[in-house]
Amino acid sequence: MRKAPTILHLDMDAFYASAEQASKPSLRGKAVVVGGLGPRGVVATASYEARVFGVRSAMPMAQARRLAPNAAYLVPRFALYKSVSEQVMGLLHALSPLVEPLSLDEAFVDLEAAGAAWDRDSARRVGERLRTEIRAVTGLTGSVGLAASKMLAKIASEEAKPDGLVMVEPGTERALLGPMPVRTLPGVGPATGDHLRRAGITTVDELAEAGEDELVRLLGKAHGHGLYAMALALDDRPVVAEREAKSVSVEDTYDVDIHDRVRVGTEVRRLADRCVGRLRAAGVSGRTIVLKVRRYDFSTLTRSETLRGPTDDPGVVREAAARLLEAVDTTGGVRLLGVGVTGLADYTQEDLFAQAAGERAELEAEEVAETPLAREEPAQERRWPSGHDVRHAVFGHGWVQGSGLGRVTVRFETPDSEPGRVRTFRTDDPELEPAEPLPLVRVVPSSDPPAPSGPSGPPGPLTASAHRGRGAVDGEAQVSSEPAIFPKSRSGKEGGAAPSSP
Ligand code: TTP
Ligand code: MG
Ligand code: MG
Repeated sequence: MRKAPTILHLDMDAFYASAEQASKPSLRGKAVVVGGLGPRGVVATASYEARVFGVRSAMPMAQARRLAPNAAYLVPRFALYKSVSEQVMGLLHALSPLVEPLSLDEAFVDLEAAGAAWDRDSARRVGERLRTEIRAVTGLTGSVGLAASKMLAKIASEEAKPDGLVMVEPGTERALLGPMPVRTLPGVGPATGDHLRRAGITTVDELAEAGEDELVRLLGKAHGHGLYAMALALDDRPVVAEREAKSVSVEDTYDVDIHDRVRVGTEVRRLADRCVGRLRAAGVSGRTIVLKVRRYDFSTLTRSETLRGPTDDPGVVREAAARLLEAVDTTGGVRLLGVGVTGLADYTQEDLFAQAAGERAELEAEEVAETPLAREEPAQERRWPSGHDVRHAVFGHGWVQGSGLGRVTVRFETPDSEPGRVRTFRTDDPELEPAEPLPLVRVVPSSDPPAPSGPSGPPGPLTASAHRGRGAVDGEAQVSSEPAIFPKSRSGKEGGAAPSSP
């Protein structure tokens, strides 16, 4: 393991909710809940103000509404979050070629890779500067953890929340980890956590005390061995740049072609289990299950299925592989079979949430089929989803505050306006149309003087409006006085050059 705390982990604070607050001045400092608003919706995230009431990610929306009846409830705007994420990832790439994104709002960076940092002080400086740049470029806050390993860097950023930086001094890792719950460790999902608890193991110290043999007995060889090392704070996993294929797969070639369909099924199941063993040993989980089949005539095909969220559950991988196999013709015989998992992410509690959301989605699908009435609300939600952008021919840019009974209420405000006024329209008002999100931080082309900021009311020239996505814009958006909505991140180096945040 390295000696200096030069692995950085960044995680944005209350990401979706903060992006909503940055974009909607009237919601700053308020309880905001983002998620599915349909009858079976789940909370994606909540602002820190809403967390005070106990609202949490993955909670059923109905429960959130009971806990925080006065919060603003918004439907996610993924295009916006993705654009902000690209800006953040751009800043990270300016630090090092070794950036490993874990999700939209989170990544590891190896600061030693390009000499951005080499010891405590340089690492801390880079971390602080990064936080300043993120704030300037996106208007949002992110928390940074610095440590000599990925595991500790991630734990540190969690400790740093919100809006902070924590460095784990090399040598202090075990003392820090010891009292923490086993679920803190990568590789301990809900199922493993339960399993360990039944064996009387709840803290990392207890895990270490149990000893390697006991853990192997409890969890199997690869997993037990890996977890024991983590409990001792031994984590050598490198930061892996996203370019490098992130997948784990296993395959077997057979001396004699397999003709028996049942035997093919058994082999696929066995491969799925082996693949999961590898996943767990690597402390990762993945979303896409891949089946590879080479037939008697050497024709090879792969089939894949993407789940709602990452998994390392042998049952889930087995079932997906079996489903994929069903669609493959194996008459004539099979020479090779393989099972892989791609779309890897480090273990996080998100696994649990994703899985829970997946289960709910299935339920939802069934219920919609049975009760046609349930369809109505989501449909309406889609037309004027709460929180989504609109443009009115006279009043300009705003967002849907609510809709129902043929009316839609819009608040007219933009990221750099004052909190705006609310007006109600008929849902079929021809002057009202859906719009694209505005950038959270106004981009002022360096040559132009800042445009006057039009508070509420009909917005002035800076309402860049309906520009689809960010795509084509490369680097400088200085071409026109109408700023691109989401310019590709400016180079991290000129940090602070961006206009002030809210
Ligand atoms: P997180 O980083 O886990 O959470 P967060 O950024 O909202 O809050 P924190 O300050 O604690 O980091 O997740 C990032 C985003 O991913 C989150 O804003 C919304 C989305 N998300 C879901 O959609 N479902 C989930 O279950 C979780 C955990 C997150
Ligand atoms: Mg976050
Ligand atoms: Mg995150």
